[in-house]
Amino acid sequence: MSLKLGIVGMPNVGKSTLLNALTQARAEASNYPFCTIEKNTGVVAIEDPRLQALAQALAPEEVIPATIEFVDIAGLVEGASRGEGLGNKFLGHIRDVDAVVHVVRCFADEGVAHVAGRVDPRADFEIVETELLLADLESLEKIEERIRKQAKAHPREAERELERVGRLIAAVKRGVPLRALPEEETRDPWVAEFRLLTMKPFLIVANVGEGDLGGGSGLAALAEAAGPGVPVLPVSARIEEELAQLPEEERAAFARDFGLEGGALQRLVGAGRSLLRLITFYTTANEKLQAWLIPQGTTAPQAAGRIHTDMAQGFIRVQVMGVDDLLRHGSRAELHKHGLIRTEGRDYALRDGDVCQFLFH
Ligand SMILES: Nc1nc2c(ncn2[C@@H]2O[C@H](COP(=O)(O)OP(=O)(O)OP(=O)(O)O)[C@@H](O)[C@H]2O)c(=O)[nH]1
Ligand SMILES: [Mg+2]
Repeated sequence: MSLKLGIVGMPNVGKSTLLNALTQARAEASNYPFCTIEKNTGVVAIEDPRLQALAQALAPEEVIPATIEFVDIAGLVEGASRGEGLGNKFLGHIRDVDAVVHVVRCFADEGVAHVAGRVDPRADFEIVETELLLADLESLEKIEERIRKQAKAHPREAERELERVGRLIAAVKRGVPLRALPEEETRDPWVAEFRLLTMKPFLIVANVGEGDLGGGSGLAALAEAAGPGVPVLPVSARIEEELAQLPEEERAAFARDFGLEGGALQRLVGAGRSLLRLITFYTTANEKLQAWLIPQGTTAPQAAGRIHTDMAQGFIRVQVMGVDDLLRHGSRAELHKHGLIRTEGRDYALRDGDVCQFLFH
């Protein structure tokens, strides 16, 4: 299962360009608004030096990196929730993503049309944020109505649910994205099932001009509008696009010329990892070395379930090696000799870098 990121933003701000640059998805990216109508998706392998080192040490037949899937949808304009532009019907495509990436235009290029006729990152951010809030309001009002209809059968329960949904509705109406509410309001499986857009972990890609990678105009205002805890990543989709077209051996040198250490993809993955509090674990069964991304705190049976649902149900125990130990000693047999293989049970929460062998019925 990939980590899934949904890309939103105004039309013609570089969403598809970024998707293409990051994933070689070959989505159409052209200089006119609403170029994208159907959704585009692209999957990329996450670069992982530890996985590469493990592959060298263990020489498995197959190496499978963790992946990240990007979903790029149609641009949103003011009034999208009332059907302006292409409306917001495409937002449904990002209901099931793990996090939302909002691409905001910061580059000034007279040659590229802006739907509002001006470049104003803060105003753009607020327009799209409002559309996401309105989409959530619509969902919440439908949920409220459904609860009211069922209230006769379960009046007590309904009252409690209406009160909780009412609090979410009030926040959205005040313009507060649900991710900004205290965790106890939103960290609840019942609420999670609503798949509300402003509740998802969220980060901003500021699509800056080629000369503005260090910061540039509008970034501070953008960060302020986005509020605390929302990462703002300056990226030049244009440069990333050019980088992606270069042969691999020239790419690093070219990136260095622009002062870009680690490409946009690595930075985006890094930001996504810490935003979602993800860790990586590895499996080595059947000559297949594989990396997996999971949220911090995932227990051993839950992690096994990511590999196969049967493995969660039939979980017995897991043998765990630390990736650094394994790299230092070179083989499982050596680790065994040094007593560095642990056996853990159902309650064990996996740690970053665990190399796991699950035992199950
Ligand atoms: N100068 C400059 N132009 C860019 C940059 N990123 C994208 N563009 C141009 O902006 C235009 C729109 O890019 P797209 O990637 O199609 O934009 P989009 O957000 O997917 O647009 P819609 O699908 O219409 O919502 C294209 O002509 C791109 O070449 C950038 O960083 N700098
Ligand atoms: Mg597009």
